[in-house]
Amino acid sequence: MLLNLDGLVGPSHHFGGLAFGNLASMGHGGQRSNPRQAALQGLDKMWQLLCLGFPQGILPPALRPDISLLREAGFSGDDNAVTYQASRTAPHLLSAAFSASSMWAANAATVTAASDSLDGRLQFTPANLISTLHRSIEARHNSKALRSIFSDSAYFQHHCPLPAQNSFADEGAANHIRLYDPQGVGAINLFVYGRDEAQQLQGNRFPARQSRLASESIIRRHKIPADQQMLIQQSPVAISAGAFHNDVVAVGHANLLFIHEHAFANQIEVLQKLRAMTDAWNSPLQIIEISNNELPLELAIKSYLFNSQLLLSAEQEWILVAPQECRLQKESEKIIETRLCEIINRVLYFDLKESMHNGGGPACLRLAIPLDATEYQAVHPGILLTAERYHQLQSWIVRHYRDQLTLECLSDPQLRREILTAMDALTRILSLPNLYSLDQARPIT
Ligand code: SUG
Repeated sequence: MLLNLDGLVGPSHHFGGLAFGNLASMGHGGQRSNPRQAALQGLDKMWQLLCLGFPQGILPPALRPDISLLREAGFSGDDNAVTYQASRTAPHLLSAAFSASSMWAANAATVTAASDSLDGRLQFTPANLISTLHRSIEARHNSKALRSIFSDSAYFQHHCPLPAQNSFADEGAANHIRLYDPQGVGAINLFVYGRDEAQQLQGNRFPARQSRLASESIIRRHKIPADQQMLIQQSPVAISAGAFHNDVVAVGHANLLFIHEHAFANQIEVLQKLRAMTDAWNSPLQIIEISNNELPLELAIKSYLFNSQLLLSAEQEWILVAPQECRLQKESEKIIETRLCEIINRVLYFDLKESMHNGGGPACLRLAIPLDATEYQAVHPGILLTAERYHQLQSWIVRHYRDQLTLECLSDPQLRREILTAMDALTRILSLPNLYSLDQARPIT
């Protein structure tokens, strides 16, 4: 089974323009956000998938602002003074400290199924996210949250994030695809890297975020046998067009891979090798490859078609969870109607506009956790979505979240008070009393 762990959007969601190479983030920087709508949109996706029978978990947001980042940057005094000074002289840094980017759970960690690891336990390596400042401060929270949710060491092994150095730049599961045979035992893990320092490989127009060394290190740590993994170079053309993560141009689940022609370097050879490695599967691997003529990269990156989620129901029905932008763009809609209709039984469109404006589609918002029934029983039950918890979270969001936020609001001490109150209440809804150090974060009034 698959547990989708979706990042709950935090109350400081705003458009910081913080992610160079992510065209949506760069294009919406400075605009007014609606944190309440963002959180409700994400929660609605979780709820609708749960109603269809797919287990759904919640990854709680990181506590923001990260005052320690601002203090390390030399701002001093009480927390009000620190945020005020930062707003005057380093607004970009203040925005980073307030970023709600932990919502994109696909970047929280790389996860390896217990059955794909010689260790025999489910493996987690939280991503160091060092390619961007605002995301580099997520790793500590993600480590703690994942350790609290998957706490039983009989089933779950947690590694530390990779060293916080460029050579180890790691963006988590956004560059990893797990394919498996739904009617057999075969599985293969695709690790996609953008930069290889040994070959001086860099994206051109924009930086490549995932390093080859990081992917190799995770394969070693997670003890994935050679016949269950493939290391693939992301196409520099895709990175230059704005595909800052591989999940912007490719998605795969079970025995289905849906991919743009320009996702990988040497794609023809890569797909040949993949077919050969999976040719003994009972359910043959199906690859739907979309050519650049059918859907130019630029349009794929605008609609986020490949950032859809693929779900396989217990009845073996395929469901595509797509952003509504795919319905609004005729080229993407045509792909869904003409190329996917033979395999996909159902398409669900979601309004995730607030996340999409920062470059995060349906697949970015979730971390896919492959579990067996016993491992599922060992997951902290407080984070599992139920009808009751859905309604509690809905009221919690409406009660605590603002419906508009601009960069100017970030130095308002009242915003920090609101966030602390909200997080305190959230720890009770999720039964995670020790997740945040709320006392240390209390603002001086
Ligand atoms: O890292 N955007 C995120 C989007 C992450 C999407 N995740 C996946 N593709 N899996 C990023 O670029 C924008 C924040 C801002 O500008 O305020 C941001 O961080």
